[in-house]
Amino acid sequence: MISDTRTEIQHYDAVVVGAGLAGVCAVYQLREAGVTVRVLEAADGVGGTWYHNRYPGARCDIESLDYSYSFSNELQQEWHWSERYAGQPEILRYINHVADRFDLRRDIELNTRVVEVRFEETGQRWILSTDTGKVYSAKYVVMATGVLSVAQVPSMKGLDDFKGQWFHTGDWPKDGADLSGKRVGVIGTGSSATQLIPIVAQSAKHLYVFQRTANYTMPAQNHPMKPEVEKEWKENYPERRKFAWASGFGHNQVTNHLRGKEMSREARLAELENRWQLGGLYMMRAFKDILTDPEVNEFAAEFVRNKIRNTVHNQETAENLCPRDLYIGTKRLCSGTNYYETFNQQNVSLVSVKHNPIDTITPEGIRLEDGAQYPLDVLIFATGFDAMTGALNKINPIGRNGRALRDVWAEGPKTYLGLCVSGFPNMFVITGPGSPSVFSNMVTSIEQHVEWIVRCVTHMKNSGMQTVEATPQAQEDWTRHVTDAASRTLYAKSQNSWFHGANIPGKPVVFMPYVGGVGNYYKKITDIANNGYEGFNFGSASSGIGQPAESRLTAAAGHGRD
Ligand code: FAD
Ligand code: N01
Repeated sequence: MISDTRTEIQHYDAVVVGAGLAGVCAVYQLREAGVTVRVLEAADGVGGTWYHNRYPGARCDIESLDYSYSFSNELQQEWHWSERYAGQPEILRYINHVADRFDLRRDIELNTRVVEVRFEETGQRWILSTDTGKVYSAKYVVMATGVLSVAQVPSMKGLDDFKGQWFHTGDWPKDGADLSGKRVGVIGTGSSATQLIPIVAQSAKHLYVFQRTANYTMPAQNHPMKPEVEKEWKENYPERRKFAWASGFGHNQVTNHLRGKEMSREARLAELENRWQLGGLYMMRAFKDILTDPEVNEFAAEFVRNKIRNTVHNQETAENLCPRDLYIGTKRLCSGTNYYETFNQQNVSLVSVKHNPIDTITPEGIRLEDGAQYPLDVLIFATGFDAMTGALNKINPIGRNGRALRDVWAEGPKTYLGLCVSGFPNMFVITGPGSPSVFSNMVTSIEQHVEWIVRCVTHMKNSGMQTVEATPQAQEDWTRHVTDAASRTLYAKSQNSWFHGANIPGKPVVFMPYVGGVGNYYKKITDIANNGYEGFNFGSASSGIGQPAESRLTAAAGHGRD
């Protein structure tokens, strides 16, 4: 770092915004590559998702042995996960351990929110302003701001007058919230809600669950870590990581390569039961065509509905909990413990707000459109996030020619490979729109992106290049490819989800993640780098003029496996 005392600008090779799993990985790898780096994080601790989402019951839906860094064999050998799916406190401890173990904190500045990011054409560098007043200049800016990091509280009449306490799952108080003996309302029935509800129901006086769209919740089948499983993983970590990186979703998943169409009814049912017992996201790999064939998808959906009917005693409640207008898997499957069972408790009520929406938050609780009142002491918004683009749009980086990202993305995000945006040289996005991101074990996707970025930065250092920038054509081609990949699946038909941005009023409805598979994607970005960074222009320090990479974006994605 070089400090410029006249302007009080601190200069680095790279500034990383955000210190979640992505930012922590990036600072480690960039430092290893000899790059001077500073991480700026708004919160007063590292951890990102696992710092902010402290709601009771928060845990991962990818097995922890998989949902963890692969970059250090020592780390993966010495860390012990206590459960198959670790809870939020344990994951947060893990990220803090990584920060300490690799002495990363000296390069991380907490309590520092980046409020402006601007590309300075003359110096060909990024200038970052923060809410502390400090200003940073960097050749590279790495956006590790998270794709589920901007909590979304829907605008609801009367919230300011509510006399009780209210919380959002994604911004849970650090000291926790005492819900015991209270009348609690939860709005939402997505992944956060389905984890939270069974825990809150254990101590609340009464719990009202306000459900607009019923979701598919799989039993997580969580349990304490089995020593023999841990031993096997630790003995075979290199192979297991390799498998995950080449797989469809970025983890060690058991896949049925048969199409549901080709299987008998009995064989399909047996496979679905097997998946139900395996738990969590395993259901998504029950049949090769589960996400492409509506009839096969409906067969799996009806299997889950029957599970709900067999679990929930009150048949009206059971029917209300059965998802109907949603293909299974086209919203991230929820993975919970005792979710449906919880509705058999006397102190739990399901309130359907699909046809009778919430009208007002009154000082005492919630009033629906038909006038029904629900008195509450505590209101919990499990209402999700401004996903994929929220954190980036909030910063609204200003690229070449003064163009703001929000304007460039006014009709939906466009990226090249989900990593770069044309007109924003040397700005890298980790797990951005147009990459597998939320469609994957995100630690795998994060590590793949960080590897690619570090390689690109090293390439530029070695070849004396000042800027790298996606060409408009490569970006158009990739964005079309992302849309085409989704259009071949049922995702394109289920537009009412945050994958499309449909949960945020006014947000363009565009399918954002890349569904072509983690393995295919990794092969693609690696091939592009191997072939001289197809689709990118490089600029030298003296000329500042973009030079085309050796060849253009060519073939479609390669072949991953899982
Ligand atoms: P984040 O963890 O979101 O970190 C981004 C950081 O950037 C935050 O700390 C934020 O404060 C900071 N930041 C943002 N804007 C600014 C700014 N302007 N200035 C400074 N700092 C800023 N994925 C899975 O694959 N498996 C799971 O099991 C799983 N479970 C999840 C459970 C929950 C409750 C949620 C919400 C998400 C889950 N995810 C899961 C997705 C999860 O977000 C990723 O797995 C991963 O943690 C993302 O890491 P990240 O570092 O990219 O982003
Ligand atoms: O958010 P969501 P989330 N009135 O957007 C409802 C990851 N994650 O925080 O569907 C009434 O999924 C909304 O209803 P509808 C994971 O990737 C993982 O639960 O819009 N209801 C929906 O039910 C996940 O997908 C884990 O009709 C309103 C809910 O709120 C992502 O984060 C755990 C409403 C929002 O669901 C987001 O999950 C947690 C309104 N005005 C999160 N507005 C794991 O298990 C919204 N809703 C790993």
